[in-house]
Amino acid sequence: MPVERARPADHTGEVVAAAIIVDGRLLLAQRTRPPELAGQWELPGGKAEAGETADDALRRELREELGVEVSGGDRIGEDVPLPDGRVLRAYRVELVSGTPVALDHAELRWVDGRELGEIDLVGNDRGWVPDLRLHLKGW
Ligand code: 9L3
Ligand code: MG
Repeated sequence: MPVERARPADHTGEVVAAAIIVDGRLLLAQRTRPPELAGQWELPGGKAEAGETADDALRRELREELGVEVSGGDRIGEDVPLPDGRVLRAYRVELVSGTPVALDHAELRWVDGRELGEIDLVGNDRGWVPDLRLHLKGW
């Protein structure tokens, strides 16, 4: 059997998360994996690949996960250090074309400020709630 050479894991870089807000509601997506996060809701996004800017990563991830084109990218909320050494950052993005579809999530939901406080958000995203609410209605 060929011996697979272990490749060092990439413990650096950014995980991007998108705050898509339309008419005072924020788009949340329900995770399917890993098992400990399945069922919890998040701002959609994922790991930037080598050589990608945050903008590139947001555009690619949202195309893959939601089937939409987005633009923009002002930061929202604080950096969240992840246990693997990466940093998670949220960006406010605008929908340019398409209607979000759950291509990689169990379900999508648009929430107002009150619902954002009641939904089971992934732990990493909870610190952003006060910042996000400033842009939402209904709280
Ligand atoms: N993560 C947390 N909150 C988010 C996103 C998009 C991602 N809003 C965490 C979950 C994973 C890691 O970042 O541990 C990588 O995300 P993904 O590639 O599994 O979406
Ligand atoms: Mg993802």
